[in-house]
Amino acid sequence: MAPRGFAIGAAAAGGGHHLEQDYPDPFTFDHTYRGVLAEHFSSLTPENQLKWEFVHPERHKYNFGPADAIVRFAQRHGQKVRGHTLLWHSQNPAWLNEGNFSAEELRKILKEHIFTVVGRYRGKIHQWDVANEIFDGDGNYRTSENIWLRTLGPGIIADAFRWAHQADPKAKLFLNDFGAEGVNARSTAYLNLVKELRAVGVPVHGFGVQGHLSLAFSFPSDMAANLKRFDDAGFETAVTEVDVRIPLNGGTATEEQLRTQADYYRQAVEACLSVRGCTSFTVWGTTNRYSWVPVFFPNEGEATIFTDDFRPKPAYTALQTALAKARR
Ligand code: 9MR
Repeated sequence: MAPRGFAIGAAAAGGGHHLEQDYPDPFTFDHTYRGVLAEHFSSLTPENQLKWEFVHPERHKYNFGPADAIVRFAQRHGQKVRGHTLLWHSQNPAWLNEGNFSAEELRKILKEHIFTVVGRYRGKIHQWDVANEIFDGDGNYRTSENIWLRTLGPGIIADAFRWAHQADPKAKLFLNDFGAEGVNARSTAYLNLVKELRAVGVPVHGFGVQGHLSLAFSFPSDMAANLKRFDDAGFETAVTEVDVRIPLNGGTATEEQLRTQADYYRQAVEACLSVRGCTSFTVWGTTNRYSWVPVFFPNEGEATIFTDDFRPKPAYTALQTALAKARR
């Protein structure tokens, strides 16, 4: 249903919270799930398999097997891959967090990591979230939480983009964050940053809004306006991690909640479709069974577009309808 060139993506489940659940690695072992990924999606994002703690578990050891498998699967099914992520405050390995490295050593470690990981997937990963979640809700750098910003200062962001570009000159390089869907302090900080970076020749191509939404909050109705201001400034955009949490308080979602949820998904994809440079819409999980939401928000859930047994929910149909209507 998607217009030509518009990718519909999904996170490929594995690592992260999945490691503590009572099921085996979903992407590797659940054949029904793999079938759903192959059938309904034209882009995949490794949910955790390219994060530092997973791909770089020891200082001199990389673990590429799981990400390689996702990339191979994507190639077999004609899908694109988004790379996530190279510089983040979270999910870093203990050897890095507790290593007491000097600024000079950390810079070298980051540079090597970026050249190794981006270089390995050169020509195979078309878009990278180079830096993830670097601003707080007030639009200030997350300096105390983020080891790179804390030790090296915000100038390291520009270097990360330069290194990623050298490692794969064709890859599109993005910043990415949650709570930045609408026009607010955080998204404005990103808009200013991408402009500043470009002004000094840093290869930054776009901004991804994650889209972790909840029925407990109203839909960010200025999402299209926000994406458009990046578009107007000449940057690409993407919607990278959509899910819509439903407050459940121990019960299951009502029909009305599922309809409202469908409407949030519709509005989110329409916001992206309304902007020329927004060329992908990725959902963060397909089925509630594998979603991070119930694990992190015990009173919320059913945030995905398929039921536990992979039947399409109203949200799925709403996306389909919106895509079929799209004029691009
Ligand atoms: O879905 C991911 C989950 O498996 C991990 O346990 C979690 C740890 O922080 O990260 C989740 O993915 C996050 C993504 O990488 C960045 N944006 C927010 C996502 C949901 O927390």
